[in-house]
Amino acid sequence: MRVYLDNNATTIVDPHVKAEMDPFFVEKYGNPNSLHAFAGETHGPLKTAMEKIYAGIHAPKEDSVVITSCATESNNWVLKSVYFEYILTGRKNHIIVSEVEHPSVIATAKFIESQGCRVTYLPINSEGMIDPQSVRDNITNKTALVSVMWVNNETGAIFPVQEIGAICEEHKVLFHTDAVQAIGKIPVDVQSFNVDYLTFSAHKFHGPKGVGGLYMKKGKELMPLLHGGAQMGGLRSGTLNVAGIIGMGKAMEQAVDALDYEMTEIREMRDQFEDQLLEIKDTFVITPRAKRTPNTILISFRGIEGEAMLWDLNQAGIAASTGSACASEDLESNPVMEAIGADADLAHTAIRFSLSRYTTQDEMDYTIDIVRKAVERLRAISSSYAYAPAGHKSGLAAH
Ligand code: 7TS
Repeated sequence: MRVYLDNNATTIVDPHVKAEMDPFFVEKYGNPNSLHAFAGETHGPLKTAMEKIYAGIHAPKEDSVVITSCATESNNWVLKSVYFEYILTGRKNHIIVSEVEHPSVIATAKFIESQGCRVTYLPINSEGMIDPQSVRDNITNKTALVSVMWVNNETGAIFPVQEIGAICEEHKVLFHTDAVQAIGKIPVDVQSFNVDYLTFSAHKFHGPKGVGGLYMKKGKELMPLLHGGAQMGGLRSGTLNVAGIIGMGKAMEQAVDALDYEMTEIREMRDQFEDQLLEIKDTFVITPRAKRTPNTILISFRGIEGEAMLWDLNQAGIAASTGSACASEDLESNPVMEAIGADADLAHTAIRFSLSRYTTQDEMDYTIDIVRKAVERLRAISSSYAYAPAGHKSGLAAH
């Protein structure tokens, strides 16, 4: 059996999405910016796709949704643009990000820090959550931007972006949220709270890879990151990824349609699976379920290296993760586990299971069986497990 439980890394492209994209490779391949019938064939479908994307996040017509190549680009764009417009010009000197942002935010923050910007990295608490008060405490009259993700990709923790947005509005500070792991998991409505910029990426919600977006509120448009042929209203040049945009539109529409299923059926499947995992001795989950998206579990098995567990799972056809795939080439411990101050042993034992609307009960039943066998095998040969009983070093409650 092959079981895919790494949906926070990427998802299967929904066949309906692929079907909508298919005509735009060989049959309808005109450059939408050209002045002939080949180009004209793309205009209607592109417009429909953009309408679906706007509708999916409740963006008003007057705001901008700019298509990018991925969330990494959208995140880079926000921070670099703020650097050029506010920091380099001396108007402001400071930004705030959480310490558990995706590397596309953290590495960009470090880059602009190396160029002279002051950066505050907000800590998370022992539940893996951000305290909005910490945002208020760190804002100064020189703060240009706060960038805090909506949902953490490792734990699934839903951060209090509504409260953070309100604090930013009060202090007239720009607010960006990386909503990559929120779309299709929880309702996303840019009109329901104060947010200036919002990042998303199609391949996280059953769309194609290589296409994402950045929402920008009217009047808060950023300087272009890519200068050139004036596509996307001059905000992001480059010939449009026609098939990609059409695919993302369909995927967004389906993500919204499937939201109820995700929040009920998938949540129930996840909860049952998690209950079964927690029956295994010396297992730890940081973020309470009620504060998480319905599809994610980050769990530690004391005494078992995450990579060893992944190996056993992979041998049985199961795909999970020890953390962000972006960092999987180096054997670093999980960044969230480090941020909550887990001891070194435990920080290396975290495994992320992330479900999707394609996940089935049979797959979960098979997986729990394999996990139990893997735990037994790996603890029997673990040198650290015998010396580290029941969570006494980490201060985390054992389940
Ligand atoms: N932001 C978040 C919150 C993410 O989870 C990811 C990918 C990205 C940005 C980057 O998206 P992309 O469109 O540039 O690919 N996260 C992960 C992950 O958790 N495991 O692999 C990739």
